[in-house]
Amino acid sequence: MTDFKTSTGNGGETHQQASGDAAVLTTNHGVPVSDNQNSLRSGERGPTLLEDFVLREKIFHFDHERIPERIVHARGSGAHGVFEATDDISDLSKAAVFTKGEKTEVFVRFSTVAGGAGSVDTPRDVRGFAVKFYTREGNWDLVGNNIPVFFIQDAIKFPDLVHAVKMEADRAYPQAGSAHDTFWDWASLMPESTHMLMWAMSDRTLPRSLRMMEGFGVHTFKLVNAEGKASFVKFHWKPRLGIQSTIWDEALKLQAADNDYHRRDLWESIDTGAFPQWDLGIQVFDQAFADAQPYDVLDATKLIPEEVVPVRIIGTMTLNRNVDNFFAETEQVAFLPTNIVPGVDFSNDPLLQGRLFSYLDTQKSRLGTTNFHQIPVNAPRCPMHNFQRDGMMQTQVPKGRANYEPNSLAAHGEEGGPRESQAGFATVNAATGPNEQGDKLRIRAETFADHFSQARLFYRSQDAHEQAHIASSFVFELSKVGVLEQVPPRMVANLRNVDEDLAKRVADGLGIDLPEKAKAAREPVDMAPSDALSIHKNMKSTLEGRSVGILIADGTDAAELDAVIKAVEAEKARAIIVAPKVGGAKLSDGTMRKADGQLAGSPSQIFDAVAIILSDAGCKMLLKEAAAVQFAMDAFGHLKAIGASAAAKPLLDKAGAEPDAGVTDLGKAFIAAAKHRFYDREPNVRMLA
Ligand code: HDD
Repeated sequence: MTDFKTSTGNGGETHQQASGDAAVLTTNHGVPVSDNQNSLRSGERGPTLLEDFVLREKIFHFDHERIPERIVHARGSGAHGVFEATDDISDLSKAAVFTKGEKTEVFVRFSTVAGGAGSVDTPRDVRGFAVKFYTREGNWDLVGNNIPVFFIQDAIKFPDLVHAVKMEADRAYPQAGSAHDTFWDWASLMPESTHMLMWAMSDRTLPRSLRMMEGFGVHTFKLVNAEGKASFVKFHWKPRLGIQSTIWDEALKLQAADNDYHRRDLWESIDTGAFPQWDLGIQVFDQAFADAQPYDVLDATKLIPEEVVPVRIIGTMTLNRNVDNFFAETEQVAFLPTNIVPGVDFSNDPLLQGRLFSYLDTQKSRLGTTNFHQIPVNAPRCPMHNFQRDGMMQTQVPKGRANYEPNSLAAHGEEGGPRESQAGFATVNAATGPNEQGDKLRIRAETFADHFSQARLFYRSQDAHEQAHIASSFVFELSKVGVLEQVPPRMVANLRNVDEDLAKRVADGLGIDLPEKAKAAREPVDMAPSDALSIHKNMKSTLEGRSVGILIADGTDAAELDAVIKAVEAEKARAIIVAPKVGGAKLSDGTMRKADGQLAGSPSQIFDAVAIILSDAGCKMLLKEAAAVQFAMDAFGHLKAIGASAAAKPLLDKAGAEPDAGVTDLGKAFIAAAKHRFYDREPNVRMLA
């Protein structure tokens, strides 16, 4: 009989040697396994035996490895961290998590919305921003997005929204994108989605990094202090690295360059100790303020401009630990808007109210058991006691007879179990909003009727480049609408209520006549523009947390290369060397310099700025390499800084990278330029709507 264990080198002995002192391989039930290469057969070439419990268990478990993916937000990346409260807000909230100086463990999961778990990281899409705070008073989940408003006002529309945006029901495409018939059919028939559409068509949905986007709790919530006094609140996450987005052409090309662009970026930052941080901010207001606004604060399609109610920073979150296992943690984490702690409370926002129902169902369906709270990533870090018992996959072993209350077991010397506490969560009992009490009505409040004023506010708060991006996104997306010819004009008819110029640009871009203006449920009003809504007006002049790609080839000047690397690293950015061969290039001083990435697999879209350091001979060689020409062409087209050695000029010329403020030599000017994008360049490189 042939012994594959020895003759192939794949056998148990060889494995043990390779893994040193590794633990002994066992079955799930602890039985040591002697052969993990061959199943048990009846004769050397005979059929496999039913008796082979090792094979059966291994394949059985493998066959059941997958659980249902999330219906939305299926693709995500998670990390552990800590939240530290930095301000005293005890006058507003009694929550322990907000006690000044308190440190609370957190788990965060960022996600795209529409695509499946294996889809790409950089489609035009909203990003989920869900934070689980393991507070000493129980878990608090702030399950938000990177956009402060939502598509719909009432949770009853959520299944329609999700069905419309996900891949179409019969053909199962497109994956992870809204540019298709059914989404725009639905959206053009839902005027209340217009405000969120403005955000979705802006560069907010093209974040450069998960570390460089804002987060929002979206709904109005309540803070409750020790006296039971409630205030309204909206939650904001502000990234320490500033907000930065890519542009559409870059995001498209990133899909080809690196499917895992955001996941990798998050992992590598944490892995290398560049811990991402966000400040938590609150906008606090009262009923009198709410009543005085021209919109309803319970309407999730509305925001409160920061210029009207400033954001007060109350703490900082630092993500400092990658997960040990993606499935066990990032996939199994279960967020519930109903996870709330004393000191915070819900509002009557009808979207939030619907969410309070939905998430519990989802977790049971995804994780298969009502005991999903026992999975380590979901379990509270504080003690947890109640009389809930049994159920599938019960992993705890409650002791004694106390599985009911009231009981008098203690009188008999037995464990009686937990008791209610006055300090426990108590719903705020005050008139806190319109329709707090009243008749049962299947109705939308009249105060929810204005669908366009804030869409206009958003559009008019953007700078000219951002407005051009929004108009162009509408054109791109609506151009992808196929047979439903009525849809683009219907959408443009809605946009006329937002801004006539925007509607005209979109109609022109589509090559259609300007349709009649859609009748608005309520005429929009002009609100004072809010600079806080613009990315460009808030971008940080920094290289921190970013990366510079440095293209080199044989003959590159060693001193010039080292100077650029040093200058980039001094700014807390990463210098990544790209060369035609990953083994590296032979520099001017005769030394070999290893590359971090091979040119063909490291296009310039994965960097924030590029340096091209070539000798005459190196440049001559790269003029014949399309990937090198494309490297410069895309960096220029994506409005990035390009620092180049004098000898690299022919490559820039071939790439059409004309001299401008962002095209510099390799000195200080390059580092200064690399902190910015050159949006003024854009009209020279592409026609925008
Ligand atoms: Fe939701 C997941 C955010 C409205 C129903 N939602 C989910 C996640 C985020 C959000 C970040 C992913 C959590 C994770 O990483 O595991 N959802 C929002 C925001 C909304 C919103 C900011 C509006 C302000 N969602 C919303 C409504 C409903 C749902 C109105 C249903 C009535 N959401 C779900 C869900 C999901 C979910 C189906 C899928 C996976 C999950 O819950 O755990 O229950």
